[in-house]
Amino acid sequence: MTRPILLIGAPVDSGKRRDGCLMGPDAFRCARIEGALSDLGHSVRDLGNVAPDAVDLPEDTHLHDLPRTIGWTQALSRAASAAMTEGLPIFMGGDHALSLGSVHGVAAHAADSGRPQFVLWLDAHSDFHTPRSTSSGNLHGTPLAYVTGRDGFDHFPPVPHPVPQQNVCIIGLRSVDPDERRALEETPVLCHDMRALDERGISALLGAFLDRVEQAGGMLHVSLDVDFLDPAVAPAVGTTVPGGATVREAHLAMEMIHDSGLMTSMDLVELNPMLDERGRTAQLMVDLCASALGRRVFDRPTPRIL
Ligand code: EXY
Ligand code: MN
Ligand code: MN
Ligand code: MN
Repeated sequence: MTRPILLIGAPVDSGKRRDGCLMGPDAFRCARIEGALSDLGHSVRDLGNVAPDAVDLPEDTHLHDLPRTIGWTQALSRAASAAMTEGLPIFMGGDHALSLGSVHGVAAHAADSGRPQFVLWLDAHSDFHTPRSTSSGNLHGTPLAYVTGRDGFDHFPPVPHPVPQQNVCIIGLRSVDPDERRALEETPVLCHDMRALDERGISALLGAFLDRVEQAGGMLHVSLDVDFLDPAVAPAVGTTVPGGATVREAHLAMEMIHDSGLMTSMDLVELNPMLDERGRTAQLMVDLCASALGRRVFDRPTPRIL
């Protein structure tokens, strides 16, 4: 039996201007995430929603909702470190700013356990801005920079255990800002854009990374952004970019992650139920999560009417 699964609601909506991601955790619950995972034989506990710390800092003129996002980072980092001692946490977002905290916390736990932390970032975007380089001021575009130890995150918790850049793999890229691209080019972060996915297939790209995680005896955090998927199949996200992953490419990635036995924590982020169509994006994200935790392609249940 695998470790117990801990569902952690993270209704973060401070990482960008368009509201709605705060309803994400309840949309995942309505799409029956707990039942989908317990049907696979897992022990599943829903720990309810985390609340952000109160942070006494003036609002920033450039960065949207900075004090609130710092409060979320503090609270979610503690929740992540604590959950890692008990099981496999799944952070139900919430926008991608939640990963400032979730990855910060799991990386601290990995350091305590003496194991290297790896991160798989499935996203149309690289989320590699610093608060200084972002032109939108939206902090959901920054978590990968923060957790890998880039400078410029004043007032955020320090990052004593940055995720080594060579341990990060991004798949699905098709919208990277010039400052992010310049910064990424100076790092060993593995960046696979949609063209690489088209040409080489997700199995080759992901398989090579999973082999590295296994050889290093690493812990693997998977951060799944709704916009990794093509907007035609996953419309409920504020940052759609055409030309994303298909349903089967995403499921194959999840099935490979399951078969590897390497995943130790996961984020489901950027679901904005305000933008959904009859719950289909929430349902797809729950189905992908189930694939990552052992549902096989021929075991798919007959779709429920939501
Ligand atoms: N690079 C753009 C920005 O910084 O505003 C878009 C970021 C979107 C981030 C989404 C969550 O992946
Ligand atoms: Mn906002
Ligand atoms: Mn993202
Ligand atoms: Mn994105």
